[in-house]
Amino acid sequence: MATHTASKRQRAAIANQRFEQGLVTATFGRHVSVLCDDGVSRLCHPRGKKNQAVVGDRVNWSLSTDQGTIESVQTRRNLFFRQDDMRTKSFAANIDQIVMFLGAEPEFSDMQLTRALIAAQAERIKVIIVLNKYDLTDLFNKSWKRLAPYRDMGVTVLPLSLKSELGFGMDALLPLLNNQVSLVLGPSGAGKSTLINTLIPLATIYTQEISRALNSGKHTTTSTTWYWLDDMHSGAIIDSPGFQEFGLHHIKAPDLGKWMPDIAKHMGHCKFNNCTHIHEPGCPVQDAVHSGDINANRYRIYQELFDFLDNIPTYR
Ligand SMILES: Nc1nc2c(ncn2[C@@H]2O[C@H](COP(=O)(O)OP(=O)(O)OP(=O)(O)O)[C@@H](O)[C@H]2O)c(=O)[nH]1
Ligand SMILES: [Mg+2]
Ligand SMILES: [Zn+2]
Repeated sequence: MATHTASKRQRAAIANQRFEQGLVTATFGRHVSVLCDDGVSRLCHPRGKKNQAVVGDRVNWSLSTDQGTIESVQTRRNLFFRQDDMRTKSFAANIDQIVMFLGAEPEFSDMQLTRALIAAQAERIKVIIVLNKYDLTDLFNKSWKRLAPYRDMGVTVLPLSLKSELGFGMDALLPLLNNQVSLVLGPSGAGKSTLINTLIPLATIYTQEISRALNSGKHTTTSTTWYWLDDMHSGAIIDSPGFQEFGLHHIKAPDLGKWMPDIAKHMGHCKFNNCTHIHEPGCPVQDAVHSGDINANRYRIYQELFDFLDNIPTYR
């Protein structure tokens, strides 16, 4: 009986223990860098598997012999992640917006861009698109045209050049970053780290010439990292490693249209309640495709994704 009372008391003591708090600013495998509320950054490791924190998380931590131990991750406002075949890759938590950062080169994939936008919509996270490398005129113009359907569905699309001395396009971008926590996301070689170097001169991020021979970027950034925009901490920008494939295994096929604003706009008056908007009669979505209101390429992506998501085996 005495033992029982003692362990109960012990448990109560643990529950009442006041842990320190902090913000996760970088992740390196299972280790994370925590900017603690005393202003010191400490390398912490999670206690157990459950406490896997991501950049942007607020955590409770305790001092352990070497560094810090993460005791728990505080409730998240949102979590932006991709779901590949076998694993979940979390980018960041508690963000205000995603800056989809593309470059005139390497050529971006409409499919991967659309997938990332769908994941953001599903988490109800605002997105802006930036097309960098305005100085590469011909390639830029080609890519800019390809972004027309995204502009038409209401996404802000900004041109940018980080190469030109004045930083063409920065005037329009900067006010959108102010007082926001922005995750910079996009393919490798688009210029994400260059943007952060430009904004935060103290951030010594390693940027490297991309491999032109392969027309694909080198994955120079390997970990996701949080940078304050200024000393007042009035906003932050998060650099992330370039991605090639954006898995959407967590999205259900019947929900897909809901997360694509140009498709969603025409939904709701289909003849069949469970319309897939692919082969049923009396479907305003298909009518809009035929009349050109829905971009043919975007619809092709919808069909391809629907087919893929509808055929994911459920035993997983
Ligand atoms: N021409 C041109 N090149 C640029 C511009 N901005 C960045 N670059 C170049 O693009 C290359 C890739 O830039 P990074 O900033 O490393 O690209 P990243 O998106 O961080 O790439 P990952 O870390 O691999 O995801 C570098 O050689 C930059 O100098 C631009 O506006 N114009
Ligand atoms: Mg980078
Ligand atoms: Zn329909």
